[in-house]
Amino acid sequence: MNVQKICFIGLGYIGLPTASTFAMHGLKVLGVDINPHVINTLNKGGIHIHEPGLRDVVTKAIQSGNISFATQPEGADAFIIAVPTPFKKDERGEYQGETYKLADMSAVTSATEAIVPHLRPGNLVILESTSPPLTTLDLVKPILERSRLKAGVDFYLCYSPERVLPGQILQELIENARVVGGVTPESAKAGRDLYATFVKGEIIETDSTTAEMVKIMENTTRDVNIAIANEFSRLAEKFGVDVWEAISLANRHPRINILSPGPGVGGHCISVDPWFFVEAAPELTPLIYHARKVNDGQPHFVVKKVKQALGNLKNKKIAALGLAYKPDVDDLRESPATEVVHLLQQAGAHVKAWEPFKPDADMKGIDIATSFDAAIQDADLILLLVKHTEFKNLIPTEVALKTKARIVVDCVNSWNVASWKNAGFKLHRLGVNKPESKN
Ligand code: SAJ
Repeated sequence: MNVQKICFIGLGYIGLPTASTFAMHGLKVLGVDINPHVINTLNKGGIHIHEPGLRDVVTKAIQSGNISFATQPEGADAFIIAVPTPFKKDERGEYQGETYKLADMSAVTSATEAIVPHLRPGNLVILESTSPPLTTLDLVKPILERSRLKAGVDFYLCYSPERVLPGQILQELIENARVVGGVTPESAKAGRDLYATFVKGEIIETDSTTAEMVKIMENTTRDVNIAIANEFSRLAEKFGVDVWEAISLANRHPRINILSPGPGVGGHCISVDPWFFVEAAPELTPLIYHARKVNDGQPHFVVKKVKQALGNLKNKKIAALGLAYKPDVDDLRESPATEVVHLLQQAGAHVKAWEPFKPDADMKGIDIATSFDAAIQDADLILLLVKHTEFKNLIPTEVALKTKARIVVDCVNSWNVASWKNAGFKLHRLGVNKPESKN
């Protein structure tokens, strides 16, 4: 099919880069978001998301005259949905006494409903949002068929997951392989032709349910692999082993690639998506369930570590470095670092947090310092929670002049043991059960 105009619904971390990339490749794009603030910002030439290179791509897309923005969809040749699928905040499922999180599909439902009045024979509809298995067939298709058009007969319908890594979205969007799952082979072919506009990686056609499962399998595999690394960090502390050394030695095996332990797993993808499998089949997913529990429990392990370093936490002053969910991004969603801060406060500590990527973050219940220096000045302990390059490059002798703290806890193996020791600090590292200091 020949697509000239796309209506792109959802202008978040995935939607805005993808919609702009289509526009840069010559297609007419209407970018839709229900949030008027997002549309106003874009119409004024701003962007509401921090992602390397994104401002440039959006600006070029606007200058090309191919993209415009609105809060409501309108008729187009193709509709692409990239809205969030978080979990429900206040509701839980239960299986044999254990509770699990539930997918909130309300944004997908309303985005699909908004397309119905505009759907015409020959259109293509693609869902990109990470969704539980069978969403395309059981949720999206019946809503679209309220138009009296039949999916796979009168219009094409696909599921095609985004797989881009925050921090490298623009490059991965073009270079990564893309899976396109159709409700019919013709639908998959139509989806493939559309993505071929800019995707340089391989485009693989399959059915919609396989494509949905592929996406969740990818993120679940990563979650389980991080969980085992986190469990190794606990075991290493028990046996007096340095987990970082042990992992690097194990990874010399040609078929082993252990990931890194840390304060837990955050973000809107890996800490959420595995629950979609658990919700769909709790009786089949004990491993996935427990991996989630291990990763969600890791902030408690960090707090225990800090407590050991300080003796007790009551009224202790702690400088927390990093609140983002991972290195060198400004995204604080589902961040284990913020969870650690909350837990430390609950235990009676006074925490000042510093997040260089969001110095003006307004987080309920978290005291955000005005600068790095202000965060560490009066601290009893400095806690490194995120491996931002900026923190990695700190010079311990200079830090020593700015703080009265002489104890540091590194949860991400970022800091060089010898330099911190030589600058007079007692360094504790996650996954290593003895502090390292000069004396
Ligand atoms: N993390 C660790 N140890 C590691 C690696 C990561 O603790 O060894 C933590 C990070 O600090 C972070 C979390 O895991 O808190 C997730 O970070 P990430 O970099 O692994 O992944 P995301 O969430 O930024 O992006 C993932 C990617 N999926 C996979 O790598 C399988 C990306 O390709 C997906 O497109 C994205 O999820 C998504 O949108 O689903």
